[in-house]
Amino acid sequence: MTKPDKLPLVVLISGSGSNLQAIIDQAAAGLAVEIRAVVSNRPGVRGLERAEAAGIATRVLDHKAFPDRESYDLALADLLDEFQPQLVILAGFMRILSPLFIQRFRGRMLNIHPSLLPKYRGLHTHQRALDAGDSEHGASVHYVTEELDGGPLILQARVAIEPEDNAVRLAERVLAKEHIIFPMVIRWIAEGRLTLTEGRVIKDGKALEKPLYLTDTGAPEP
Ligand code: NHR
Ligand code: GAR
Repeated sequence: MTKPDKLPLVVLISGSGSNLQAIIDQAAAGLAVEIRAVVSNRPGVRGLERAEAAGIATRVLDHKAFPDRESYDLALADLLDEFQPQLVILAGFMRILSPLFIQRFRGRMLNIHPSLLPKYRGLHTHQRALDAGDSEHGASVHYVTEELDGGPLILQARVAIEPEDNAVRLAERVLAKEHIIFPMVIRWIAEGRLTLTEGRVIKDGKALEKPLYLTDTGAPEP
């Protein structure tokens, strides 16, 4: 029996890299991906140490060294091309990517966002959910398009907001869900069960009419 090839990934990070760690851990447990490189726009972040500890190539491409977004994005796209990823993973990557970059990786790029999209695109999502008095919050995995946090949704997980919550505690509980749903979506892609085709998310041969929730997947929840 020949095993199917592993899905080559590049993971983009800006910080702690706990979502990266969840993917590394799943790969060690048999998820059929090969993380070819981890790229950070910030030097010295914890996620780079996590990658090194796992024997993964790391690169720092500091946006501060570039005069504008376009020149940064061009350098980033060229760097990624060195590794020939079939899938690019934004795992806490904090730089908006220009259309020129998106076009080069269309349909092959995922983001995890800490809100129940389409609510709270952009930054500071936990505080915004608390300030709005919401009863629930969560995280979303979506394909990346030119529209910031607006690409087709795949899988979401809900988190109940508690009366005494603050942004730090809420973020912790959301992160725990992120660590489940991000590797789950990557697994579907690695198994050839999920694609973005003509702008639609196709899972197991059927177009998704709405995003899936973690509770629909039969997976155990912490
Ligand atoms: N790029 C595109 N084109 N589309 C998306 O959906 C993207 C994207 C780049 C990143 C992640 C996103 C998130 O999940 C993401 C999705 C950064 C910012 C931001 O405002 C907003 C959303 C996201 C990532 N960044 C500031 C900027 O000027 C910098 C903030 C900082 O460095 O701390 O790029 O939340
Ligand atoms: C995660 O909560 C992720 O959803 C969020 O940043 C955190 C990164 O954590 N992403 C964004 O806010 C993107 N703008 P991690 O570095 O530990 O994976």
